[in-house]
Amino acid sequence: MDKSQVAAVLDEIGTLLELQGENSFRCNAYHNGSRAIQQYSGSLPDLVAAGQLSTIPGIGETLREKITTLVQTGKLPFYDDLKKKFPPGVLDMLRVPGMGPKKVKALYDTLHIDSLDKLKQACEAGQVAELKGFGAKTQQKILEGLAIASQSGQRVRIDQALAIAEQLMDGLKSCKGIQRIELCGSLRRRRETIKDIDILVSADDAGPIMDRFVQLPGVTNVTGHGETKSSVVVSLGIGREMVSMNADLRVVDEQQFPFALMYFTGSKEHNIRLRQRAIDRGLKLNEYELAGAKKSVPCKSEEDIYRALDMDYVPPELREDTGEIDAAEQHHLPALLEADDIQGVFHCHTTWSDGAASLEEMAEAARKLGLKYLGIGDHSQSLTVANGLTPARVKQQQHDIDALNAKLKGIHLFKGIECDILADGRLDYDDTVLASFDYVVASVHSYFNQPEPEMTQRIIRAISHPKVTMLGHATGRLLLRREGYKVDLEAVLKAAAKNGTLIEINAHPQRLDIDWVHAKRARELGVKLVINPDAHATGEIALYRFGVDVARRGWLEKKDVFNTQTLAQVTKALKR
Ligand code: DGT
Ligand code: CA
Ligand code: ZN
Repeated sequence: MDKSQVAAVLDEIGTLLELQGENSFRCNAYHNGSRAIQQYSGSLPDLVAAGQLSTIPGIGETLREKITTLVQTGKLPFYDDLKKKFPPGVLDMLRVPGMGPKKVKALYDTLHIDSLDKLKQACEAGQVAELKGFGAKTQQKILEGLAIASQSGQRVRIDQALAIAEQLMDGLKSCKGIQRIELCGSLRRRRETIKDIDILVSADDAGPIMDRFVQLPGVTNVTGHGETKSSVVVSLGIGREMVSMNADLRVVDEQQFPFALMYFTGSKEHNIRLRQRAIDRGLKLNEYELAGAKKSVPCKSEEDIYRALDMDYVPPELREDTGEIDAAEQHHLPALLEADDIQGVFHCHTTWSDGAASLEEMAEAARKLGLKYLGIGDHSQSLTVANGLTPARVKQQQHDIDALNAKLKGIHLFKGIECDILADGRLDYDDTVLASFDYVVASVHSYFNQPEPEMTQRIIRAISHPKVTMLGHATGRLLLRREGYKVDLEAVLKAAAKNGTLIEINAHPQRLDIDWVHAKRARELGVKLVINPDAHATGEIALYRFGVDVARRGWLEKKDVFNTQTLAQVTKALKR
């Protein structure tokens, strides 16, 4: 079993134990263990084989045993037995907004509800309202939750969620009385996918702002409309897709704003650590205030709150409890990469292969964005479905690029290629053709189903080739649509370190590959990263900003990223 499967099983065990009524300490051990495994960047089987599992913080004796069994046998009798205790529909009920293990357990134990259909029927018949601890209000909430679950309930890609959030914020901004307005939650932390949008406003009078929020364009369902919080389902057309998701608005008074901002930005795990730090200092921290026994500590900003807890300011992208608390205490936080540090990007497609714009249009668009260079990287010959370039067409394109470079001002085009990595790790051109490029991105576009050792060897062979500058989209995943191929990234990163090959952060929001966990690991191993938009149209060049978000979540600084260098520096580096 691989890492993400193991993590999923652990998480589900935690939930099943909650359903069974186990104490929260025991349940949380599994949830936390799941998170720890997910964020471990190395190879889990190797760690198990070396007997080093317990070096991951949060993995105690019980979990160590279970993870070992899962990794070595792919099964866990304990988990199978636990699952058998509940019908599958019970687990579906857990995914309904507003339902937790306690409610699901009560409904299952008393009314024998074990499916979404039965849950809906019971609510409509008024049976749920009569249950102890439920009531009419809760019943109504569950019905609304069921409606949401059928409409959305799915995670949404960050680019789409951000587009929706920006429309909501724009709609709110003209409201009178708004003092501050900010996005919170996973959007502010720039996770790659988002469950729901969290907006925070400070104002003296929440009423009119709430009223506006629930009537904004795109709102299809109002699931809450209160004094301090309102919740809606919003459906908007983003590009060619209709996207539905939940959005919450909270309105607080100006004095509470920094505390609420910090709280609702999360992550929950980061918050828990902060709250503990406050307690250690004889203080209490929540979404309203930081306070001692007698009076509260005045804070105008998040910076003030961190300072009061003896920490440097932690940028939202780092708030995942993966070492940022200690680093902020010891003044060791990285000086994170900024979007403006990016001087140019590589790996862009044109009409020469499967792109929508010409060389000149792409160059012009990049120049308008303030970039100083653009790396053309059309597909190579074996990718015939994408009109990959034969050696003869490579020559013609390079001729055209030279001609363009002679006339373009303020932007330089690099002659590159996105070269397919063939099934055995060879490249898609002979060395003479390869030598004609300024740079080469090597990517896997075929035989995704190879067993992990084969795929790993294949990629390592490719990136060890002296003409390969960088590895494109390292796992080939498509977010929320396709899992990446099986590959030992730790081994790939080590090979990249050894060969001086760059690893791409593919900034296209459908990919964001490698992810932030591995970007962080790459930095630790001394691998340099390069942030590329994989643009297939002029409008996609600016997507590199999503790659900057990944880099920031991965603790990267300007010096860790190849394309923060000037045109002159990059030109020199590529000649080597
Ligand atoms: P998601 O799943 O993409 O919506 O991720 P978040 O982080 O936006 O999660 P969400 O929307 O459930 O909650 C927003 C923030 O509120 C979260 O990052 C931290 C805070 N929060 C929510 N529930 C709790 C909690 O039980 N304890 C603490 N300490 N913070 C919480
Ligand atoms: Ca959220
Ligand atoms: Zn590509």
